[in-house]
Amino acid sequence: MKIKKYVARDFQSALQLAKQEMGPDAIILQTRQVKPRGFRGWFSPPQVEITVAVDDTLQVNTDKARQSTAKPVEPEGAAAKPAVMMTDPGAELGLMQEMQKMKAMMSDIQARMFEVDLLKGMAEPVRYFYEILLHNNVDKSIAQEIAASVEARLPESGDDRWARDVCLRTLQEYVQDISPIQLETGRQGHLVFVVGPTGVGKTTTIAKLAANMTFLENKRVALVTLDTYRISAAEQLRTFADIIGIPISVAFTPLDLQAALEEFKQHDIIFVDTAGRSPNNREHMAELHQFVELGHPDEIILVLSVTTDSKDLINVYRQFSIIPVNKVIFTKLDETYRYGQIINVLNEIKRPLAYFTTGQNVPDDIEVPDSLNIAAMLLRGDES
Ligand SMILES: Nc1nc2c(ncn2[C@@H]2O[C@H](COP(=O)(O)OP(=O)(O)O)[C@@H](O)[C@H]2O)c(=O)[nH]1
Ligand SMILES: [Mg+2]
Repeated sequence: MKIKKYVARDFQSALQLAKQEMGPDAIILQTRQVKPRGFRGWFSPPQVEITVAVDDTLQVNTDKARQSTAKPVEPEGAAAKPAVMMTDPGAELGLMQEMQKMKAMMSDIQARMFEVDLLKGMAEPVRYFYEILLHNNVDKSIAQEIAASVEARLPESGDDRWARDVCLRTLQEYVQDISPIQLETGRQGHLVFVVGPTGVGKTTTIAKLAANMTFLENKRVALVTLDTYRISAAEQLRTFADIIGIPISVAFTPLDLQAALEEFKQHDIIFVDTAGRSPNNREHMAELHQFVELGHPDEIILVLSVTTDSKDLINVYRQFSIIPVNKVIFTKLDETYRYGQIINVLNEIKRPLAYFTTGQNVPDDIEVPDSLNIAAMLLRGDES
């Protein structure tokens, strides 16, 4: 089996090394960050290790796998001890587990073969960008869809720059729905609920938005917090409100919220900060639902951290979608360099993107996303 690992300072260099040695048909099986070994490793930046295979060896591999997985259902084996197989529940369970494993293995092999075929058909630059997308955590199915679409749009004589450009445009289409908060002139009491799991940055994000709207846009902003589970949480928002110089109200019950909304109805915008309890907590979700029913918010924004895995993020969205979430904010873009989660989640939940946050500084570290920028972030091949 021709599988080899390459280590280099960044993804592009590792890929180049691999392609030089293994040829253009080399396929990346795995990418990870590694530290150089030993004492020197303490002072060196992390490196990238890629595991590479050549497709014809994968074919051999599949044949081998087919032979070995065929064993448990060999007719001789079954015929030799039929009574044991059927009467011993342990053995039956074992056989079923074995079959399950086999099935999973076969579908894995099928997916690999499909990928190998797909890769073979791709123009070299398209394959290169496909690999970068995977490296950046873009789901395989989305990356394949994008690669196929780029392939179809690429002119015959297209060079690397053409391919990059077409790839950027194609990616851009996946992240086009961008919709920051927009206030209607002359209308007051625009109500925004900010929801999401604990620690993702809801309170900090509200502080950033409130400060910017107050100082840069000259809006009248008020805050309400429903986060009454921890004293420190309400205090955190109160401190921000005091610094900005805007009013804040703490609502323990839906009636408190009603009173606060009445009090702040002359303000241009009211942000409602919510408790970041686990979305698994049904009681908490039911309570949040009550506040939402009563408040009739103009927008409910779900805050998600890009440091979380895509599947977990989609799960969070599902759990929160008992209330009508209509936008998302991604936080902590400064804490990772792989942004595939953004496209994976948006492609699944089909909700517009409102903001990105890029650090802990209030009010600076927040921005309105730009689709071409996101596309470029997803095509970046190194960690710098
Ligand atoms: N690195 C980084 N940290 C952030 C960002 N946004 C918020 N944080 C930090 O994440 C932590 C939790 O934030 P907080 O607003 O209290 O989260 P909440 O529980 O959702 O309200 C705090 O230490 C924030 O400073 C961001 O964009 N980048
Ligand atoms: Mg909070």
